[in-house]
Amino acid sequence: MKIAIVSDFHIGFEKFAEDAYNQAQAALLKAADMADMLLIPGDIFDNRAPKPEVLAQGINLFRDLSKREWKAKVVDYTGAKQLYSHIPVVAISGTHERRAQGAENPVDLLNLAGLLVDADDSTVVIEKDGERVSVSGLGGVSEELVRSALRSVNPQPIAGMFNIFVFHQSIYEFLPFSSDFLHLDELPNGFDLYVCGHIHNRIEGSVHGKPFLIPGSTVLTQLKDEETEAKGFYLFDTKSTKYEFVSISTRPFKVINIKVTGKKNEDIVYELERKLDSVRVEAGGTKPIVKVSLDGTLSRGQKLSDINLAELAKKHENEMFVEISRSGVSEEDALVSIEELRKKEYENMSIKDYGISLLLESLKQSNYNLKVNPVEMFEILSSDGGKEKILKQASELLL
Ligand SMILES: [Mn+2]
Repeated sequence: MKIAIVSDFHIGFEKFAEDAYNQAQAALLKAADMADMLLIPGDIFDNRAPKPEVLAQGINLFRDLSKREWKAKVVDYTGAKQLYSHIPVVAISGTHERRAQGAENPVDLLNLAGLLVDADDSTVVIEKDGERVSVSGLGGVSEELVRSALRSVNPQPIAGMFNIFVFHQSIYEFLPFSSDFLHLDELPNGFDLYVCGHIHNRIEGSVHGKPFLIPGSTVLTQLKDEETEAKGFYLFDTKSTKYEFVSISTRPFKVINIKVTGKKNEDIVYELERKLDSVRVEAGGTKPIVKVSLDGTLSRGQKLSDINLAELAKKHENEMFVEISRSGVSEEDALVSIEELRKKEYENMSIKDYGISLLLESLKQSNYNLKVNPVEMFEILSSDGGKEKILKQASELLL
């Protein structure tokens, strides 16, 4: 059987809502043309309680798929939910769709409508021409609960068929931030293929000697440098156990790096404008996403805050989406700033308020749209409890 593994559509992702829908549609249609069944490891939606218009987008995408003539059919289901369809479109819920236990998440709704088969904490068997494939799924859970969830679901391969384990979690080998994150060797034994969502760039590895695949997202979300690679899905053949990555066409994404060390502010702006110009010419009418990374050390007395980076980005908003990151820039004056904290001009401001204002200023300068409350983020970053715990809490809030 040919299985298309396509993930993390993030329908309803506000920043690039049109891309999220269009690129999910492109991936699903191409995947359905090439494969006997679709496997979706989570984050179909960007939000656990999508607005009706976003749910409508999800319904539109999957209704068209459910109308196809599929040769493969779901023939067996073991789990806590009910089977409302036999179409070979199997999904689990991701972290973005996670709700309190027992509460319906949007993937449940698509399952209830008979538009896909929800494999959360259950096993689904698909058959085509006498060949059977089992999919055992673990829906996305909070990272500290993943080991107990695995113990309670206890996914097991079934003799005589090709067995897939699908889940949606952080993996320590790729995100070494917390001891809560699962290690690859903790995944259940005996499966022929391991599939994970959650991570938005594609990863190919192996677990217990078998292939491990993360297809990445179909939409750009985090603007990380790794995301300049093509988006798409995996096409896996159970007969040969070989797979290929199939690209889809997406909005172009460019990364511009600018070294600030030894440069004056006006030279930095000039270089940035020149590079943006060449991206515009290259894009030839399409509206690309451009991430500008500034890094290096500013000279004493030089302040990047003297450049209005947000305004610079806004100037180009008709031709491109520009985000400017200055997190790689350090100032020779940093130590002086800490000294300033002790001076009396800050005596009317608590250290905490000053810290929050620095964080807000920094977010504004880098044009970074923090999707969570910055005060909440500051509380986590400044809390006691060790680097690992803080990083884990911060990454949970962000992811
Ligand atoms: Mn995701």
